[in-house]
Amino acid sequence: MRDEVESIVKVVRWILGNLILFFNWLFTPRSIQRGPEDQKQVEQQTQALKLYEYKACPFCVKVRRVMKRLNLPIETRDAKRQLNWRDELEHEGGAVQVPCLRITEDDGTTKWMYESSSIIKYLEQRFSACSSTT
Ligand SMILES: N[C@@H](CCC(=O)N[C@@H](CS)C(=O)NCC(=O)O)C(=O)O
Repeated sequence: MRDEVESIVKVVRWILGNLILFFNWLFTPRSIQRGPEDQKQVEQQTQALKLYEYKACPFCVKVRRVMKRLNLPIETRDAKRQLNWRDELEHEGGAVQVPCLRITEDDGTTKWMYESSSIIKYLEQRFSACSSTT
């Protein structure tokens, strides 16, 4: 009985996850456009950022939509499928919770930012300026 319930929960989660991905794909936000120099600068800055995530996690989808809208090529690291990223998140970040943004500061120190709302606020504050929407 317990196994059956677990299987049903798994199937429901799979369906919900795929629905989230489908609607996210259907309503993909448009990316803002910057001048080539500004975009180059943004691309350099985003090299210091890594997003630990699960593909179908609704909180991760929320963050990825902001990344898409702000045209931020941040590397994503799947902490569900790739054990090395999961271990790194757990041992260096402090918890297996996604989304988590790893920020390498200019002085080489690393900050692990949890909570989708904090990540979104950080990205918007840092990258919304000097952009124009087409
Ligand atoms: N309040 C958090 C919630 C994040 C959350 O619940 N993430 C889930 C995935 S959707 C998680 O990391 N669960 C831990 C696990 O699956 O091991 C946020 O907004 O980022």
